[in-house]
Amino acid sequence: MSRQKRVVAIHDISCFGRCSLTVALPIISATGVECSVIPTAVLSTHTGGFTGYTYRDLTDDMTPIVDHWESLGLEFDAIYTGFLGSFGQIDIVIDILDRLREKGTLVVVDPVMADNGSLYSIFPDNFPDGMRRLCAKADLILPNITEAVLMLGEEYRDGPYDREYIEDLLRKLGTIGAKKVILTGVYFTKEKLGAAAYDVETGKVSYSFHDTIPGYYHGTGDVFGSATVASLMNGLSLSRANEIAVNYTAKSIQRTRDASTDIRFGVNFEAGIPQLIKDIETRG
Ligand code: PXL
Repeated sequence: MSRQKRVVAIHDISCFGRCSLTVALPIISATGVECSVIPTAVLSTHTGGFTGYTYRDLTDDMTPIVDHWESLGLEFDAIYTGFLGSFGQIDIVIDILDRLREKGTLVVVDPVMADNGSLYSIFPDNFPDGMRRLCAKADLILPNITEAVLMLGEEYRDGPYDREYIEDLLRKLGTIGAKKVILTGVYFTKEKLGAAAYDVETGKVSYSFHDTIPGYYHGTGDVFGSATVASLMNGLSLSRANEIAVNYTAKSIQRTRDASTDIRFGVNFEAGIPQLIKDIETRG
């Protein structure tokens, strides 16, 4: 048996609402990959649709956690970053990447900051520039279309999109520095929604789509990113990881909609874990 893979996930803990670490930990662990964490902040809920949430910034704990880990000589196969608690954490995470990265460590950056054409209101206007600097350090970036245009300094436009627009965005994202890009929220018709995977070195683009499910559900980007990281750590290709993550996320949304759950409560990704494990084992 090959050595167990070890990931560190750097996101906040939203205590309620199924996003960030409460999604990354169970999904990555369930696929047989060890998942350590560096929490960036602790919130009573995520910030999407709730008011009055608590917010404890953990910036001052992040570097000491890594100091301790360095003294233990820990090594990681992947570093997966998501929601950061403040602008100042961007440089701290860049420093952490430099310190924890070994030859062969896969650095995956999800530049969580925006959706549906707007930057989350908690972030300052220069946040996309900071996220672009962090993305430049990554091997793989996972922006949605809003995050992509904000980092590229372009106007947001509503879909449906066409291949030319999406592949132009992918090529521009490829100049930021990461060798691979998965762009989420891609649709060419209202009926199908998915993601485009792009390998900067080979120029290969592959798409994966699922039937569109109406409604805006929180935490789906984290479900998608976690399933992608889990698939890659299990040895799958970028295009297969994208396909698995699109299907897993869409089925989680469908199940949640069928149950008429409050859209703020996150999606039922839990019931799909057995099938996710099967899909990853099947390899394709
Ligand atoms: O799912 C992304 C995310 C993570 N963490 C917090 C958030 C959000 C999205 O709104 O608010 C705290």
